Amino acid sequence: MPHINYRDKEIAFKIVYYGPGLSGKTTNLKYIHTALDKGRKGEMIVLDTEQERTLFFDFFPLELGQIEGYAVRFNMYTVPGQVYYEASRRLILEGADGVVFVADSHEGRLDENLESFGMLQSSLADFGVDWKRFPLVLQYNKRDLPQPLPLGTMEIKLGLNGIPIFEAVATEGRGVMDTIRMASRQVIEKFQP
Ligand SMILES: Nc1nc2c(ncn2[C@@H]2O[C@H](COP(=O)(O)OP(=O)(O)OP(=O)(O)O)[C@@H](O)[C@H]2O)c(=O)[nH]1
Ligand SMILES: [Mg+2]
Repeated sequence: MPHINYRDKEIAFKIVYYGPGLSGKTTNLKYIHTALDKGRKGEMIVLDTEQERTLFFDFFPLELGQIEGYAVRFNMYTVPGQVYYEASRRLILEGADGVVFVADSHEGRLDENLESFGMLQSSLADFGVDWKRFPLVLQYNKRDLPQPLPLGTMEIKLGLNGIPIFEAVATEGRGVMDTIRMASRQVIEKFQP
């Protein structure tokens, strides 16, 4: 559920970028942050270094118009993808209104993608969320790699019929804005059918 602040007339949704380590979640967020107009975004906090990668989360708020007089804000997070940060991932995922799953299209990374998706499903189930009715977008990132994972692989293996999917090259910004537009639209539609 979004956080509604009646006094300040603001609705805040939370969108979380989830996926295995090095799939390009932080690269997506950095691109979105760079592409937005100054007036619409807050500071981006990136808690990683070149050596240590994402230790906890990356975050920034994004202003997006109004719903019935309330300012709409998206708080954008990414989780650390490395397997041993499961506790941080759960903390960050809790209360999410929508998730973008960033899959790594590298041909050798299918198992990591599937394992990460499994963790996402089990965490959502623990939070009492039915992931089949939950705003979820699948992004196949790194489409610039040779012989990328065929589209459809994840959906077939995971039974994700009808999930919106996007191809992306996050390092070039390709597909990045289409992905977030779809995720934010789904989140708002669920809130205001
Ligand atoms: N070839 C290619 N490389 C990419 C693409 N997107 C991201 N990368 C590279 O993949 C590496 C990991 O990107 P990050 O955005 O840090 O990945 P992450 O998912 O945030 O990783 P964790 O925080 O460790 O979970 C970096 O070297 C990026 O430059 C892409 O579309 N194509
Ligand atoms: Mg990261």
